[in-house]
Amino acid sequence: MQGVWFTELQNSGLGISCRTKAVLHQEKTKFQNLLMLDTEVFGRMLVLDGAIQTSIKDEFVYHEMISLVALNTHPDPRRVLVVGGGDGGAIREIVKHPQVERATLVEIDQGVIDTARRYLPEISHALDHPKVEVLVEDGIKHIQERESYYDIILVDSTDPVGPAVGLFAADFYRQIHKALTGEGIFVAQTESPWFNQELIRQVYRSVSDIFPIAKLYLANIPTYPSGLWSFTMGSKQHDPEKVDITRIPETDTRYYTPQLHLAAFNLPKFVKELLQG
Ligand code: AG3
Repeated sequence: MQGVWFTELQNSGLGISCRTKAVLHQEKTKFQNLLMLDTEVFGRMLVLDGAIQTSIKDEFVYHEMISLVALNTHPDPRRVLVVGGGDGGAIREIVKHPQVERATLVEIDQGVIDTARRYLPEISHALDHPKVEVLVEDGIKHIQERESYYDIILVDSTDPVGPAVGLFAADFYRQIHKALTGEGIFVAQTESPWFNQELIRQVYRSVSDIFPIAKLYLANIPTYPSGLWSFTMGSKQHDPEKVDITRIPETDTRYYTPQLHLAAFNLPKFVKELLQG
């Protein structure tokens, strides 16, 4: 299938196209259509139900930013949970943190884990780390059954369609609040401020109702719709913008820096206005 173009239709009027070198794997899992491509520009790429999830070239931005902002805001993150994220990228960042004792991955789709292990070892290798526990189960149920347990919960979901719809609901955020310890912090990926404004506003409102501190931050991810991506944080005590960045440990990141930790919360005016509306 040399030179064939793959297109993700990001919405009804826009797509992103990548020339592919090969289709490495294709499967209908119990939950979604899974595609592993080798692309000319972004390298290997995981696609679920037609939506690009991660690529070798730009995955570091998303995985560092979904994990490190919370990890470096919490004074003592020992137990960290990732809901979704079966490729293992967020887990890889979490186990780099010296205080973390246990990193738990709860992914509903075994197919994602298996395919990432096989074709994306650069991203998935930490799934075998001794601090990591991998559970194939429903994240919503897992969180319902925990109380005051996790220091950090990260929701690394697909778009709010199909199996992920429940992961963007206020009720789920209430359960997360309950499953977190008294100093707990939660972060969810919340899509594009260009194309998902209603969703961002709605999630931000729910999180502000449930957590004393609610903040949105941004990162540049070229393979995702519009390239500008948002994350929403809910925190019980610690304000991510009040972190003493001189105390953030230097690690081998490629996007995140202590300065960028603060900069990411400085929103463009149209995004700030979106949250006020
Ligand atoms: N999860 C968020 C991907 C959303 C991208 N949306 C799209 N391409 N329409 C990424 C999982 C990486 N661990």
